[in-house]
Amino acid sequence: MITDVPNETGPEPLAVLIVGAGFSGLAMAIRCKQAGIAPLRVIEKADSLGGTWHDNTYPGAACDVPSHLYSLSFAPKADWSRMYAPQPEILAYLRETAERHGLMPLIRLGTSFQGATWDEAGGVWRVATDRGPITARSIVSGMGGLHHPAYPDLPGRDSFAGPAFHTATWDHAVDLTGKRIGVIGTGASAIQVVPELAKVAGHLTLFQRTPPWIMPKNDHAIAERAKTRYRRLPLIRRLERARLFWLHEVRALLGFTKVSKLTGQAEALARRHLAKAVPDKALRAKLTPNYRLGCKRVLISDDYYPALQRPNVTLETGGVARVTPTGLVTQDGQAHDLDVIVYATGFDVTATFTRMTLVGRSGLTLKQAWSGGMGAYQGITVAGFPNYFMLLGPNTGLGHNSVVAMIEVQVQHVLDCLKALRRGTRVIEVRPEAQARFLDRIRTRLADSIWQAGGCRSWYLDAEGRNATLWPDSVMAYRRSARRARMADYRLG
Ligand code: N01
Repeated sequence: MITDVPNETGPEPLAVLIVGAGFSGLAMAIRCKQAGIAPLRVIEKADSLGGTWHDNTYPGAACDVPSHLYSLSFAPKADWSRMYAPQPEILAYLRETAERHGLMPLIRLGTSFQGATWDEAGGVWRVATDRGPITARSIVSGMGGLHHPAYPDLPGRDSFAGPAFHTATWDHAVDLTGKRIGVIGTGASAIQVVPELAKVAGHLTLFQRTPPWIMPKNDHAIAERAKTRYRRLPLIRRLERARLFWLHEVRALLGFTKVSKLTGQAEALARRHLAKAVPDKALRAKLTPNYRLGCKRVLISDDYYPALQRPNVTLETGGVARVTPTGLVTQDGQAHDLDVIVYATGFDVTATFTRMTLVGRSGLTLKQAWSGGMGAYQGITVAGFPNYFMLLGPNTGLGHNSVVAMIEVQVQHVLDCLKALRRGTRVIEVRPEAQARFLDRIRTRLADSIWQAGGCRSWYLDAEGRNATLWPDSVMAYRRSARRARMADYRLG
């Protein structure tokens, strides 16, 4: 294991340090390598690469975006097994992609980014990791926002005597067969794990606070014939990817980001899906959302509603009041005895940035820069933090299409900046006025968005109700806005 990257690359600082070996960090590393940007290193806190797809190994984990779309355009895979690939296949894809592009020697696993300080005189970042210091001319954060598990603040949470774990930190050593399992949460992770747990549990109790809107998934295996065709005729595969892209993109273009007539039509579709799947009126009432579709992530599933109707499954809507050594107690005072508790309670999206110390120009910390809320120019750069770039930074998440498409736009933007640095520029920093203009534009669009006006509370909004997570428009609009780094918006020095 390497402890000190600069020793390895000589006295010269790294040209780029990429933090995180998930989808975005790997995409950035491939494109940097292709552009001849060196020396380059990727650090990853986990003991293996893959990011989200390394962490989330819960039963039933899969992608809810079609595989041919949820992959890198410059690292195609012709033989995806299913319309929506399962987690092990996506993880294997990322590993193969890293190997095929010769990234493995550049990746330092088990190395956690702790923070960095801008050295004005040296024009470099002094990076602290748990395995020693690193000096780099620029940093690209590929840390994403969905990796710090969020636990509900329930009294007695640590008192439970049995195994209790989060969907993102699954304990595979626990045998769940015949057990009384309690699952808290009904988001994207929960609707995937519940059908699998229901198959093996003695009894499963699902604790729901808010019912999600669910559309049919129509998942299916991809026929061998189609795989052969995609392999032999890459154009056909590209056309399939384009078809899927526009199918999803059209949701944004048709007003998926705002409450509109189409919201009502989509809700009618989802209600029909629910009515068809759940004949029992009382259960259906519990599963019917009371906010507008799109306000929270719209989920897709064919097996969640059937799972809830199994004889060994109960849906509890009373709200969890506290945890005891033997289970959970709901607000109505009822005790639910359990052997295992599964927290499908999502992620702390701000923790990625608040837990590290990033000190930019003149001692300004990122925490101070964001005291009024997170925000970055194109979601990528922040004034006061030269040569620092974020992938999947603020306001670049998506509710309607593949986030990989957003990553690819950002990678191109960062590459433009890194190329400028290679041409003799020492420092590249976004102009505060360009950042302010961009954030004004976003805030105006977000003001009447479905996430603000849809009558729900979601992880998209921060404690003050601001949305610093989602891009409020189409991917094409983001592509137009961010794909090329406009040098007039940057100060080069
Ligand atoms: O987390 P979530 P997730 N008592 O925050 C509930 C991505 N993803 O891990 O809705 C009871 O969506 C909370 O209830 P409420 C995707 O971007 C992608 O499921 O706040 N319940 C909610 O139901 C997704 O959006 C894939 O009222 C409590 C749940 O916990 C993101 O990850 C697959 C509670 C949390 O849902 C996060 O999804 C999976 C309490 N005290 C995830 N506290 C793909 O397929 C919280 N909850 C690509």
